Amino acid sequence: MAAKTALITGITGQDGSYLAEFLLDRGYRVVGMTRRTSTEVHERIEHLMGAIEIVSGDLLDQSSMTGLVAEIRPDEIYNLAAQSFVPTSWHQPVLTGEFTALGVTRVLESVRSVDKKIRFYQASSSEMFGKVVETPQNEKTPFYPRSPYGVAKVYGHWITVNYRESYGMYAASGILFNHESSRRGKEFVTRKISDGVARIKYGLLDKLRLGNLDARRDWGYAGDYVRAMWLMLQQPQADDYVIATGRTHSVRDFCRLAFENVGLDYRQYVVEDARFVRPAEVDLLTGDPSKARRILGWEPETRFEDLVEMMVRADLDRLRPPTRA
Ligand code: NAP
Ligand code: G4F
Repeated sequence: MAAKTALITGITGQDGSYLAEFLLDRGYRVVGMTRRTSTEVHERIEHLMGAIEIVSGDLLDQSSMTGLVAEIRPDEIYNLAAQSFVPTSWHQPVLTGEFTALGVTRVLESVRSVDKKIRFYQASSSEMFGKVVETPQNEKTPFYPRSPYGVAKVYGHWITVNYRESYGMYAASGILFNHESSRRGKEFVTRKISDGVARIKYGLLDKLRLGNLDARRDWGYAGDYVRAMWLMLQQPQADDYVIATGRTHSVRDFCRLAFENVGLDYRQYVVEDARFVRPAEVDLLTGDPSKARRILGWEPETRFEDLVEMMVRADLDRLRPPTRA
């Protein structure tokens, strides 16, 4: 059988890089879409250049999306591209809507006009649950988004469901809870902490300034979560799935463990700083992944404690000062 082709939007991001590795291991032809920038630095996929194909396109531009889909004729499209940082969505709410909400419709329209048999994955988010109305959250829990980002993701989720129901397209929405790794952007809290711990350990930083330490998240490992994306597109019928660990921890818990990994007490280094507190907070997220376990056979393999250690160790290695000969 000929190798399948996957088109990944957002291949330069955390999830795009892990998903590309995962699909290459399964013999896929992997095509990644990147937007035009004046400097071509794609550090998360540097090691994959040569194994993947890179094409140019933008979620803001319908003709580039349709042209790519027509030219590549993928079997599967993973729509991971988005403005994904929640605080930025208050500063750039319109752009966030263009990328994160309408961008989904542009990709779906490309599929609809080129070949409705292409399988489509949408990167939906637990941020859609926002001010949660029940705990744990499952596929039927009503949404109550708390940021322009969350609102945009609700649109992306429902337009995916709508194209499935309106046109019979194979369109699946993965409602993924927070997932992290050493490739996580440094502005997100877990990576900000692991990077901060390493800098403090090496004397490069005195204090780590954070916002709300009491916020709780269901944190998993990105490498485990891309497997769930793929599994969703291998089912006889498209559907929506919550992907989570079912365990929740506070930002304070993450700090305590991360500092303990280097023998330090976080209370001596972490400073609460109002600049990082959000206009509206998502206080608590806990996912119920039982549908994914039952139908996809998916389980998270990485424990929270191992994730924290892995991230701290990676930043210690990256920032380690050179030893004198
Ligand atoms: P990320 O690291 O921020 O990556 C986002 C990707 O989107 C980057 O490759 C970025 O390209 C690309 N992008 C942004 N705007 C674009 C545009 N207009 N046209 C084309 N590409 C564009 O995000 P991630 O953590 O990998 O997350 C992947 C997806 O899952 C996102 O949709 C995110 O919202 C969603 N999600 C993430 C989590 C999580 O915990 N990580 C949880 C739930 C859902 P550049 O490199 O050019 O900026
Ligand atoms: O790491 P965060 O910025 O992630 P957040 O807002 O939960 O969003 C991430 O996960 C979503 C899935 O639920 C994705 F859809 C989204 O794209 C993104 O990947 O913040 C986590 C928590 C928040 O409650 C925040 O208020 O950490 C709290 N926090 C406390 N101090 C901080 C900080 N967050 C950041 N970024 N920086 C701080 O200094």
